[in-house]
Amino acid sequence: MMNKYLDIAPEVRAALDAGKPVVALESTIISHGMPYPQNAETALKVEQLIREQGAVPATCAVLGGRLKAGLSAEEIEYLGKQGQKVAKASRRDLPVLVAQGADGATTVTTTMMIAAMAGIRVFATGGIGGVHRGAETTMDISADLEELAQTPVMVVCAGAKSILDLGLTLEYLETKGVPVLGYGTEELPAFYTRRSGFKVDCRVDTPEELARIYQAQRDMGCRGGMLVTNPIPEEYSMDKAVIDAAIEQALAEAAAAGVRGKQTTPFLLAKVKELTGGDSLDSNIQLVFNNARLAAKTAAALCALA
Ligand code: PSU
Ligand code: MN
Repeated sequence: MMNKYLDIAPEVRAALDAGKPVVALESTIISHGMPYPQNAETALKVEQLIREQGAVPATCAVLGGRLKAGLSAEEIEYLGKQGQKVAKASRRDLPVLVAQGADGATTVTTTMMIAAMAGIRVFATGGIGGVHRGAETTMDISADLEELAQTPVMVVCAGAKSILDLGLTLEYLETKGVPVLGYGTEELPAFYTRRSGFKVDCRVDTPEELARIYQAQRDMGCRGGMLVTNPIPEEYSMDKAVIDAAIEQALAEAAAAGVRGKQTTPFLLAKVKELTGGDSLDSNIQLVFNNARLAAKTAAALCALA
């Protein structure tokens, strides 16, 4: 049954009906992840890269209380300009935003939800939320991990930033039964850098293999999705010492300012960006492009299986 609150863009609907590849994209990365105008420019370029691979992009958001799978260029520009004024919408926020007819930028969690409602199987982003450092006392664990455990969408990311406890994040995903796949690597990438010192479950080397793993999960009736971790291209990766120092300082400033709840991740991301200047923004943009291309190829491989 079609969700009464969901609007699927005509181009996305046509592709889904024709069995053509579609890739979902999130919008918190636009509103909270990058400054204007780079955020809107990057979002539009990501859509273009997906089209160049023969797939259709579906950037997701909540606009005027409607769940959107697929945005116009004007809507992307609007979210970019609004920036942090738009609500960051996680699972718990959707009922409120819909009932109030409000706007929201979708996180990994809510983008997975909208993708699943629309019938989109593959989603590309930058980094996911996870278990925060110190979670043994704060209990700050991203809803993204619960969503991966219950919603059948493949999320292609560049690993997670070490603002998180990467070891605990992997333990949590293991407990929840979420496959963590390394694209061309045995090691979990750490967003800005290709290595983290932690092993993924399994190395996968082709989009076709990713598609077969996703299909097997569906054929067995397993719940939940999976995480594909795709290392940042070597030429754009950052110096580990520079990033680690920025992250330590950002964590100290967050603690001193008493930041908590949904503000934590945007606060840390903004601080790290501020401390590392334009370098980290460039790297961030390039890794999203890289993930978009892999997601589009995998979506095409999935369509070819059927
Ligand atoms: N991590 C990043 N970049 C991001 C996010 C996380 O490196 O943009 C965003 C994503 O939208 C992610 C959300 O789903 O933050 C997680 O927020 P929280 O930790 O509050 O669950
Ligand atoms: Mn949190």
